[in-house]
Amino acid sequence: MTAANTPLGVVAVSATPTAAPEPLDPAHSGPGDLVAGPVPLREPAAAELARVAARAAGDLLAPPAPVRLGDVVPAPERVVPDPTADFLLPADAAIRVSADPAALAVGEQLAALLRPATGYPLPVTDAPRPEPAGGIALALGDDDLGPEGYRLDVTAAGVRVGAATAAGLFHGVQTLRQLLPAAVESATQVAERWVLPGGSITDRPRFGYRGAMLDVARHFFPVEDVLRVVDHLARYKLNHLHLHLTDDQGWRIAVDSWPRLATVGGVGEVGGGPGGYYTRADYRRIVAYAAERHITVVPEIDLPGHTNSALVAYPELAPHGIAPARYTGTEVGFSYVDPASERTYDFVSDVLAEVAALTPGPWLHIGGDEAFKVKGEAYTGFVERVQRIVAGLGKTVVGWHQIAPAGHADGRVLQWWGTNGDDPATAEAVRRGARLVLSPGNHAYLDMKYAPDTPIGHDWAGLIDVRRAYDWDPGAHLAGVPAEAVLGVEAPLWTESVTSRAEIEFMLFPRLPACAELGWSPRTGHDWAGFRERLAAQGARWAAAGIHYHRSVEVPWPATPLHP
Ligand code: TNX
Repeated sequence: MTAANTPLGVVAVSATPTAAPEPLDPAHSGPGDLVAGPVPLREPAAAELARVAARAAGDLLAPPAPVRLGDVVPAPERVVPDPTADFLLPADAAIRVSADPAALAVGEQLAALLRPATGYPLPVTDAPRPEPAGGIALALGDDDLGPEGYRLDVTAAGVRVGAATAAGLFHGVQTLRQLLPAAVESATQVAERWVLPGGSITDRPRFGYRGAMLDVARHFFPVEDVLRVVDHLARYKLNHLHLHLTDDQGWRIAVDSWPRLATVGGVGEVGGGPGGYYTRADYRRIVAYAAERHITVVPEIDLPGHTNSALVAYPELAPHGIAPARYTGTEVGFSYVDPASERTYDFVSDVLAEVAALTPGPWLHIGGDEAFKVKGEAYTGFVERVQRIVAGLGKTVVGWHQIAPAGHADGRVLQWWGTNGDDPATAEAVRRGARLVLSPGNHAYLDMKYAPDTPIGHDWAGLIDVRRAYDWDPGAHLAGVPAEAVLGVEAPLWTESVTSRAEIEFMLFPRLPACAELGWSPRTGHDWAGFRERLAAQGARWAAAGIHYHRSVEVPWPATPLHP
């Protein structure tokens, strides 16, 4: 096990803006301790002196907010600090929100985030024009910020978040959360000064589609693990969760009209574990939990390849009608449903209709990758027919970029996972009207190893440490594809080698926030030097929240988190 794979304890540190916090001696320091002064203090005795001085100064000389206003991931569009306007959240603060059920829900979510660590009651009330009044206001009606933008003002009178939509308020709340000391992530009460840095942030996303993918087929993950991934997405303002629900090793979603898909096809996973599947109720729970966090679920039924588990369940779909053996390995490209059989289209229509009915979002992902045994017109003909089925269900089709040669379908979206930034077939599909989600394998793939010694993961698309995950521009990545054709970005996590929640987190953190920043922040705000500093400060938050992460050598993390 690496250090990052070890369960981490709660750490609560207050950093000066300019110096990384000192390693705190657990015998002598508490969560509210300060490491202050322009010169980093290195001796325990000096730290003790600083504490005594800070205590003596008390409220007369209030220390600055431990977080700077711009220290947010993803970087906000515009930040105007006002160091004279820091705000200390009082124990009797209230959260006042617009009189709107969706805004009230965001208010309750904010309260639920802040109550455990602060121990404050934080009552949530509504008003036609909510004002901070010494607490926090979440106001709808700031209509100039688009469907996901928000404005956040911290003054001595409190915090006000304004937005046009509940999604905007929700994103503003994620920023607010990062402006509080890292200890706010603790699940138990911490003695801390809950200070926010003064000033204003105006923020909105660069791209409308910002996502991550979880492969629940190669290894199956319980609903609770998926919900936790949703929480991770929400933290970084991602708004799509793509679930890779079916593959050779397992079929993970119940389908009433073809029940053996789940009950038989859901058995097993890579390496021979038990596998499993989501009932309709499970899937609805994931969709609803995501929706409460303004995240749209994109279900993928991978076709016509990657279908061994379906063929095990229904041999009639297999070429020659012969059931294959269950598959628990990691090869790709050997299985397919027969594109020449009408029964295949009954299956596809029934499955997609049920998945569409369970999914409120506009997208249905049909896979289309690595169908090595379905070539040429057999492949394009199959994809075109499935695209028509999806359109007939009122959904918009998404497919891996291999579907590019198939005819255009209204609004269709290709998900680019190549590694060389130049693909004439994809560029041509874009000229015919397709839009793109960018998941370049050599930058966005979360299943690649960070370094040669990373204990899990692949390296076929290269090693991807944080800088490589961050240093590319989704707006100019693919030759012949204009920025206007790019819907956004997605970071996929394939799970051939990922077997647990801890391993999911180890691969997500810290690369997921890198991809999130590419999707959200303006191009002009991309800056590796600044990003790695802001990212480093997130480490203490992950530690406090019990999130496993990889302590990449490229990031100047503060001292190793301590167990309390
Ligand atoms: C390629 S990327 C695949 C997946 C594998 C992945 C492993 C794509 C659309 N297909 O089937 O899991 O590589 O990195």
